[in-house]
Amino acid sequence: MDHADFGKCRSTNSTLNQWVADQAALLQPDRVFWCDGSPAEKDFLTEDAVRQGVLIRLDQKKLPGCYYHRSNPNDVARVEHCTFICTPRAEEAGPTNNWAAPAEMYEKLKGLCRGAMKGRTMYVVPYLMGPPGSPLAKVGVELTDSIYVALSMRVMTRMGELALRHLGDGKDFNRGLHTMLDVNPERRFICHFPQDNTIISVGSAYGGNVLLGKKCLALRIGSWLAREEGWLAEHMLILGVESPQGEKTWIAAAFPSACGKTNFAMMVPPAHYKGWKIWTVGDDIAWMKPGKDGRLRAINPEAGYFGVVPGTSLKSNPNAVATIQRDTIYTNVALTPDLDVWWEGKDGPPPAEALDWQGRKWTPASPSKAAHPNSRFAAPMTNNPCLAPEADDPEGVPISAIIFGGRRSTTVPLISQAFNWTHGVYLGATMGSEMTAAAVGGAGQVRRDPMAMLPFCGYHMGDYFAHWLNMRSKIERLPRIFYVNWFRKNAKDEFLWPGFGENMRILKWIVDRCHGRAEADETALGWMPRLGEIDLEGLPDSTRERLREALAIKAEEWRQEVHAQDDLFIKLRSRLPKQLTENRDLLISRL
Ligand code: OXD
Ligand code: MN
Repeated sequence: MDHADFGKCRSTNSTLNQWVADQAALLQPDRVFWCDGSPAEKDFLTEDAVRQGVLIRLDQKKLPGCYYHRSNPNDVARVEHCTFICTPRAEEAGPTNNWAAPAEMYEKLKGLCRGAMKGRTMYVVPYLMGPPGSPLAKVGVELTDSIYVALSMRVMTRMGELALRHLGDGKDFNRGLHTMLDVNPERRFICHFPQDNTIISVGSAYGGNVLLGKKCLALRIGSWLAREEGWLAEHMLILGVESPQGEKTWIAAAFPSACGKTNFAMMVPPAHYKGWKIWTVGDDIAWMKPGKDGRLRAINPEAGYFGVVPGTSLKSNPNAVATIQRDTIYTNVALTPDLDVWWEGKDGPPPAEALDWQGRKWTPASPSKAAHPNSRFAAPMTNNPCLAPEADDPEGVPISAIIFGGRRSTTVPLISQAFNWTHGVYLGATMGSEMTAAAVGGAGQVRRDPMAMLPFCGYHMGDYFAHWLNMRSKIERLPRIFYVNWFRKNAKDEFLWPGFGENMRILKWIVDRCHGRAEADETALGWMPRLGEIDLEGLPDSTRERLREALAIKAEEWRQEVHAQDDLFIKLRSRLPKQLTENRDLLISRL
């Protein structure tokens, strides 16, 4: 096909067309390219990206449809300090967000955007978040001057004509504008205008800052819309547990970054769990709304996985390994001379030589890492061998359990169950996770990350908790809420629980609790399994003692924990629902 066959505007939506024209007048691109999402267009754009050097074609025999990209070394992660919620009043954004006045921020961004796309193409990327026809689905349109973003959005969302059809003549779509500018951290702003359903992201080309459907729309703007419209936009994976009898139980789970969310979402049960199967609906985001049947119905708004690559192996996540063999864009991993990719923790020996994520020569003797610790894959969810067929169900899946969890080497037991919804909200609200060595702030320090939403909640976190509490009266059949910690250690610094696929054993208890089949003891922290209730078959004998330790409640640790939780509560006090402080007081008295 000819060059001229691609990029034509086929939208007849006058609101959309006018908005695109207005933005083009400001940004002054040489060309406006409307993405239709077709396979032919993908080939055309991919060729173009290879020609420009934005993508490197990997060995197509080994990795069909896979490409390699390096980002600017100054631009490799989400930038929370440059991320703003722009609401009329600072109080609406709350103390856990950066705030700017909308008029001032629009003015500043306009200045940066004026003429910013001169000499570039502006891609118009219409996309749908959620299964077509879903009452929960939302349309966004992202304008971007990055061909890498246009191609990645194609993987991560349902992109193109389909989104335009969903929108029809409507005016209700998220307006997203992205320009890389000169990829300068000094001019990097990720700004959200929830009242206008608008996102403007400038100065970055890294996924989390620029794939606007993901963190920006699905979580920050999404959480705002969810409160207005009576649903939940959450940083949660969604999975299904199928028993040998064919019973499917759907679970949503929130964990902060670096707690193995993608691994959990794609888990393979241990060998002796014959007939049990885990199905993935999503690995990062859940939109959940009470359904006509009175249950909380969840969809994954995304269509792909944007996962951390290092550590991905047959042991940690065999389904992810299978998923990223085809049609995957790799960013900031290492590139081998035979056009394969490599990363720390990949199966097999390291290559004798490679180019690292910055394009520098690397050998196993090099002191630095070959792949950036936050290097990523973008892969279509349809590649996942355990993708749930229900992932495309417009009604979503009915959630029976919600799991909260963090990385804690002490204090928090392996598993407990909240007494009720309000107690569960308290557990989610007080979640904390230890930062890993790579993060600023120092290893081992606990950062409070309520419901894993600290960097993603688009409004005051106190109001967010109130919204969660209010949902109780909107859901007839409330999911049970659980709290897990896979990372507790003993005095010898050894993990007490084997983790990975063995987490199936804990999931089984959760499923049984949802169906009223497992026994539990009432403790100060909630309902906890009796020792014999967790299946340990096939594990070493020492596991039983370790499990006892993993479930132990140490009153002194909890006194410190409750004290530490107060920092967040004090910060949010002007809007903190009293039910949460009541729950804290109840916990203290139980302890
Ligand atoms: C992500 C994150 O990239 O949570 O999903 O940081
Ligand atoms: Mn995430």
